[in-house]
Amino acid sequence: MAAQTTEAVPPERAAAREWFRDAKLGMFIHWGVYSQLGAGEWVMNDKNLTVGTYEWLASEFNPVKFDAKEWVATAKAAGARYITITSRHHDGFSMFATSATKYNIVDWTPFKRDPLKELAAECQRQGIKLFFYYSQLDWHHPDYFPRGRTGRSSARPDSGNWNRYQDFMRQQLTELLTNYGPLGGIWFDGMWDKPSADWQLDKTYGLIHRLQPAALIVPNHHLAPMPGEDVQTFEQDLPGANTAGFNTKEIGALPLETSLTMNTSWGFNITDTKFKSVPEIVGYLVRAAGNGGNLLLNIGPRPDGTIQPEAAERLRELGRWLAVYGPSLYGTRAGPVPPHEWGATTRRGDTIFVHVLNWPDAVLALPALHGRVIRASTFPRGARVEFSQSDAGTTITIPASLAGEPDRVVMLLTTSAGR
Ligand code: FHN
Repeated sequence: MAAQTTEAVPPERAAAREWFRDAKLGMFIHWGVYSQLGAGEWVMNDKNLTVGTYEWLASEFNPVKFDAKEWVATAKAAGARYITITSRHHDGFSMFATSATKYNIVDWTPFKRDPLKELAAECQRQGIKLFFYYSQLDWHHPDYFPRGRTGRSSARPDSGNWNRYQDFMRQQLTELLTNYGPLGGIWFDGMWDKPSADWQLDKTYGLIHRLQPAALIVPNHHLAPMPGEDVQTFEQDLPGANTAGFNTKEIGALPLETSLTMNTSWGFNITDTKFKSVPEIVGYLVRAAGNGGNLLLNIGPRPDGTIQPEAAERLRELGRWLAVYGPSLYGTRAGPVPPHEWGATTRRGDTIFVHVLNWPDAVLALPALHGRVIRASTFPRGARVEFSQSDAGTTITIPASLAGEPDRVVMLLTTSAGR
C-alpha cells in the first residue's frame, strides 16, 4: 500500500482527529502475563520460552490488586486525556474476554475478571478516552505462519494458515469494538515483524471504521502513513526523529504522537530503575507539542495490578505541573518556530507560547515571526517580559524569576501567529 495522507475522512473521524491533536498527553499501559517475570514484555522471546511454558505462566496470572478506578484516577491526575492499554501483546495472550480463543484472562487464569471491561467502564465514568493496543504479531498462535523475525523459539509446529489468523484478529477486533463502549481507537503494533506479508489492512481498517466511525487507527509500523490510518506514532522518538533506529523520518499530515517509556522498559521490569525525572518528562511533552504531537507516556504495572510508586509519583507531579502550565499545551498546535535545542513553541490562535527548556542566557533570539508582537508576558503569571522585534527576529529577555522552572513559558500576543 502506498503512503497517503490526504484521503477524505468522515466527519466523526475528522472530529476525533482534532480531539486527538488537542489532547497532548496519553498514558500508555503495558501489562500482561509477562509482568510476572519482571523482565519486560519481550521475555517470552528473550528467554526462548516455549508456548507450553508460557501457557503455564499465563495460568498463574492473578492480579488481585488491580483496581480500574485507581488506574484511571492516576491517569487523570497526571493530566492525561487518554489511556492506551495492551489488549494483546506479542505473547498472544488476550487480556480481555474473547470467544476467539480460550487463551484469555477470563478463561485461562484464576483471576477470571476482564480488566479491560472494568477499565472501559471506569474511563466512561471518569471521562477519559480509551485506546486498545493490539499486537498483530503473535508468538503463540499457530496460524501466525510463516513466522516472522521474532518468537522463533516458541516450539510451534511448522504450519499454519495466515488467512485464518487474519480472520482471528478481525474477530477479536470486532469484540473489542462492540463490547467496550465507544473507543478512542486501536493502536496497532507488530507489522514490522513481517514487513512483506499481506496484512489485509484494507479489510481490517474498513471493519474498524464501520464498527466505530469515530475510532482512530494508530499504527506503530514505523512507516509513513497508509490509507485508513489516523495518527502517525513514533516510538521513543519525537516526530520525525529517529534516534531509536526504527522510526521513519517522513512526517505526513496526520496527527502525531510519541510513545515513551518512563524508565527504559515498556512492561514491568524489576531491575530497571532508570526512571526519567519530571523535568525530563516535561521536556518530552513540550517538545512533542512543539512538533505538533502528543506524548504517550508509558507505565508497566506490577503483576499484582499495582502501579510502581516511582511511576505513580512522577505522574502525580506531572499532573501538578500541568494543572498550572496545561493551558500553554492543551488545545494548542505546533508554534511558528520549529523546536530547537533551547525548547519549542506552541500556538493558540494568535498567541504564541515560547517554552524555554534549555537556554543558559538571559536573552533568547527567535527567528522572524509572521505578525507583530503586541505584548510579551510570563505564563501563567502574566509578568511583563522585555522584547524587541525587527525584520530579522524577536528577542525576549527571560525573567530571572522563572529560574529553576523545568519549562520557562513566555506568552507572545501577536497580530498574526502565521498560520
Ligand atoms: O515490540 C513492541 C514493544 O514491546 C512495545 O510494545 C513498543 C511500544 O511502542 N512497540 C513495539 C516495538 O516497536
